[in-house]
Amino acid sequence: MDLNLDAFWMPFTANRDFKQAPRLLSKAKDMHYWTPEGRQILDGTAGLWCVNAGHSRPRIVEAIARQAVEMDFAPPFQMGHPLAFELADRLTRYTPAGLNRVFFTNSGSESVESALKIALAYHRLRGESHRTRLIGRERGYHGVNFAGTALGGMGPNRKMFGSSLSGVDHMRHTHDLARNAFTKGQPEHGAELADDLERLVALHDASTIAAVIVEPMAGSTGVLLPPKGYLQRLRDICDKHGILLIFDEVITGFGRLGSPFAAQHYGVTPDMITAAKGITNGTIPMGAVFVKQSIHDTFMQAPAGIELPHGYTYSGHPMACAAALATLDTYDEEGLLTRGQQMHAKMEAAVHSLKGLPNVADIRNTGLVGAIEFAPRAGAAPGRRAFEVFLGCWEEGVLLRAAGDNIAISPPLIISDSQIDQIISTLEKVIKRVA
Ligand code: PXG
Repeated sequence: MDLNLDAFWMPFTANRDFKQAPRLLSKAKDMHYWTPEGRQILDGTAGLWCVNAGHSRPRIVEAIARQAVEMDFAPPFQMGHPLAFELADRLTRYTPAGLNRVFFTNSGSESVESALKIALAYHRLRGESHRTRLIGRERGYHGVNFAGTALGGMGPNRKMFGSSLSGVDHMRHTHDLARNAFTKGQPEHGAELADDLERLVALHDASTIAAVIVEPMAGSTGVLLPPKGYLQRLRDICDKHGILLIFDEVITGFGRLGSPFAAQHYGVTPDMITAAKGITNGTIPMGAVFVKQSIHDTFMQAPAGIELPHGYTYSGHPMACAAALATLDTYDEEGLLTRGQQMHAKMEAAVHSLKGLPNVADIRNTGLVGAIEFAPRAGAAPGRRAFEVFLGCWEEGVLLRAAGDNIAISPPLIISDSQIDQIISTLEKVIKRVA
């Protein structure tokens, strides 16, 4: 292919390595990608955790095409268009009870920044403007904007960008190989790690803390499930101290675990949920913050005028709204937001069958998510072995994702049993080869 690769500075990519040996995708349908040479690739990552209904689904494609003709754009500030209201209303049928106000963004990163700004403004409106501190967690990922970078807990993503945001602290992460390795589903041990929030409360005083943000299941750091009881304990501690709890569900939202949101899956309701990705099946960029009505209503009691001086040119973009509505139709028609429950046992047995292969240090799973953690390769850069497994699978026609020392499996929710078997047999072959 005659393509000049120089100009495009690729995101989160080893540009020089990639441009030596490019991996290009140029066509997609349902569970598959194709390379420009016509090689078929099974999508084991739902794009990047976002194509939950599979690729190029007709209903969604048609809705986008129709909307492009009907109205390409409408200004979202001091103006509105019907689809944005229709979509917001529709979305509240899927969110946990009480989280029935919707602020639109264009990505997960923007959802995170928006939720944190709403938290700060909410406390200020209630006369608690001293609550400015934000708490994240080690091994968290909350996108790449300044607050998300500061609150995230992945060293390499933070170190190049200065202090990024002050007044931020982190709880300990919950990954505990010594006690929980090879657990099927939620780990037994670690609920007490939620008490680490009490340590930060003692250090900073609750009156200075606005919000805590966590992924209910951490995705980017390699699928870290919450220990049994952990999220409830976090909820209780936040309630005790008047701290808002935000679940970052950019990955877990829209069916990944077998419920519309992880909040429902784990039976713990946060004050806000950040979402993106699966909201439009990855077709058109869109994100959302789902907000408790009581938080929203606090803003509506402020003096008349613009209640929240925040928003994006593309908040509630008509094309994204059309795509999202058609995506929800597709999810509903095919029962995809709960399919993870039916597929859980198959997925669990499949990924755990890899136990005992060389250098496999842990296996984790829930719903239609799996992760295999590898022992790091001695003397090599961290994550090297997992990256070699990723490359090997790509050569064998299966797209997976390397995340540090882990391979994450997060296929579209339409995956069949035999396609799960294909992922596992490919992994088995490649893990033995890479050893
Ligand atoms: N929060 C969470 C929990 C995420 O997983 C974001 C925020 C940021 O979303 P945007 O749309 O701004 O990228 C994410 C993104 C991976 C991977 O390999 C995961 C993400 C992005 C890229 C790679 O696990 N999640």
